[in-house]
Amino acid sequence: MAPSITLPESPPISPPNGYQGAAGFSTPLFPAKPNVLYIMADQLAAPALAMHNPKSQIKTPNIDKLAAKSVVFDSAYCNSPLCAPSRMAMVTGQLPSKIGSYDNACSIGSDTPTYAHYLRAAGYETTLAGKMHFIGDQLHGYENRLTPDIYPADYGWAVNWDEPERRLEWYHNSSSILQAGPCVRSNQLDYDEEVLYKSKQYLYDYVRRGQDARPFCLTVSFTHPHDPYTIEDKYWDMYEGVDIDMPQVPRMKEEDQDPHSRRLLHVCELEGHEFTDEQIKRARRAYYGAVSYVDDCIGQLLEVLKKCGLDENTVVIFSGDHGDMLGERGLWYKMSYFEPSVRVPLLVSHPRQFKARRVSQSVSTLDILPTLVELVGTKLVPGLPLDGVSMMPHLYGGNGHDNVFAEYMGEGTIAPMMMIRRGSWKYITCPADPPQLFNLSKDPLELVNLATSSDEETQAVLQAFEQEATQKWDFEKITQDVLIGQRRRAFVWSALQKGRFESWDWKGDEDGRTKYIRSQTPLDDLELKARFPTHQNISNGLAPPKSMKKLVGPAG
Ligand SMILES: [Ca+2]
Repeated sequence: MAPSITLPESPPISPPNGYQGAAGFSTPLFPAKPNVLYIMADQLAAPALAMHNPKSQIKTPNIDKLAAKSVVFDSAYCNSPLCAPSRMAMVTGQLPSKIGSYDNACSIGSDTPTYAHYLRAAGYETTLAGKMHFIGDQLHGYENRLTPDIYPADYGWAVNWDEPERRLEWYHNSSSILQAGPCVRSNQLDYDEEVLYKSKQYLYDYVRRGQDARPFCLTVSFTHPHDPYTIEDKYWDMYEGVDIDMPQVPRMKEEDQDPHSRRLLHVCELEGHEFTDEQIKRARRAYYGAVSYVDDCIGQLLEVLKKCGLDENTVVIFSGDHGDMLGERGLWYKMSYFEPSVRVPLLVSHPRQFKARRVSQSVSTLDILPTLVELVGTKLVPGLPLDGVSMMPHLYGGNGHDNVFAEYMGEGTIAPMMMIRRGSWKYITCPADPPQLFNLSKDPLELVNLATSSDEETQAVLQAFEQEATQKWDFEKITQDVLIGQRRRAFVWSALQKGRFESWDWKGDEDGRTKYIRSQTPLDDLELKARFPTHQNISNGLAPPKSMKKLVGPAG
């Protein structure tokens, strides 16, 4: 019997991408698998963004240009309108209650597979630059982490449903609106400048590694345009002379708000504040500037991809963790299921694989994991729980799913608050509050709660959703799980603060001894390896591609 042999993989059939032959090294030939650049913004309200709303005043030339050649999802949602639960659902493809990610201080199991595990197992180098709000384990499948997180990695921000009336000191408050305006520098600018620099440097380093490089999956996660509403003059000044639009739905009287919105006014310390039009416009202007800043960062990243010859074989995904109410109905920040808070931007760009198109079906960010798994040609591990559904049919223009589930168990609510979004409908249910039902096709601003409608057909829709929610969620069990989780973390956190404090925040592992000019590396070798593309005079004699001629000097 002939011995079984494994044939080597066929060489790639696509033409080489990159600067082949210009010198003794080059970018890799088209790897069989595309690279992935996943860019995230924090608190970026999809309905405010020009790529989803042609009437938007926000200047985003780079995102618009990218969107024009992308598959754009016009009805994409986060699965929890709060930072950490949304991100944990996104990285794991599972709903927050399934992985115990209830608020901004929950650790998820290090044995819970993330898209980083899946892509790493499939041969990718998985790298994170920026924010992910992991508690405890700071990697969860990422091989490299280029920056620390901007938020604490500990249990300090746990919610306490045992004392729902108590405002905790780290909650949002109205200062962000009252102090809105330009700045020279902020904590967030310190952070995102590092994220941008390290991400660009990663791509420059990657392209100089040559043919040994595995395909990359680089997640670049900015903290802007998250509040506080302040941004450097350059971006503030972009809106000089623009009459910043006011919220579409003016501030509602407290008694006209639904119970959850009333609680949010208290939690965010907004009750009793009558912001002037000027204050509201300044906050929105700074936010618009911060979005333009993110747009600028995205433009720089895409420029580096292009200059390095990596653009054609890199799938670019752009999304966010939740939105911002921006004064709509008198609400600010997130934690709400109204559209500005719960909808996120989403696009996927890979023009050689997917034609530019718009998708109107509702999807959510937990669909990203199964989509990525399929995109890179690997397989889900059978027998493991997963709530996400692949968006590949949408990307190819076929009939994809139209279904979103979301869960909210963080500050502001006093019981699990769940949402189902399907077709024209958005249904919200919470054991503590009356249900809400909106028809977004007819009522995009969500002004009429149809749950109280006497119309028979509408009542049938409501009852179907109620039945579905009762079957899907065991509200009593989830409430108990949340309470136990809160109490457990409150106790553990109080103990961990006694005596020697061991931080879980990411320290970084950058070693200056292996960078730049060092005695152990011959200088000529170092300069040769560091220069991209390599100069003609030290090339292997092959002509550089046309696009490189201007870079390699007159002889090139
Ligand atoms: Ca966030």
